[in-house]
Amino acid sequence: MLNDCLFCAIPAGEIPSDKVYEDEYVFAFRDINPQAPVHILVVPKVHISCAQEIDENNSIYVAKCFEAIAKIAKAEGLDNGYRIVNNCGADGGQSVMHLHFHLIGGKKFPETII
Ligand code: DGP
Repeated sequence: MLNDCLFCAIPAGEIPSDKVYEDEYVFAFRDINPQAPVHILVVPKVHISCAQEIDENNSIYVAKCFEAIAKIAKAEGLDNGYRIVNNCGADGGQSVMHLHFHLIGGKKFPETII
């Protein structure tokens, strides 16, 4: 856990959230500013600042995030598909420097990414 990291503090229960899933590796909660009917943030329970910091020592947490995403999507009824977004670094539009995956769905997205 990193001091002053919002996405370390939320899984630790120090800041309230609308939790949808938790296991040993992963915490997931609804985004405070949803961009779609379903917008959930899936975060590892260790501090990894961004995708660029993923390595052989922490990639198990990334795998567990994706296992969780599949479970959450099923529980949320996203049977027709969904989008997973990761913003990395300043040019990637990342605003919270703790690795997180946006699970967004409940609407049909265009085939273009941006
Ligand atoms: P990104 O731009 O990829 O770093 O996304 C950060 C997301 O985090 C953004 O969609 C808004 C969300 N967010 C920021 N602060 C909070 C918070 O305190 N609670 C919740 N639930 N979401 C937050």
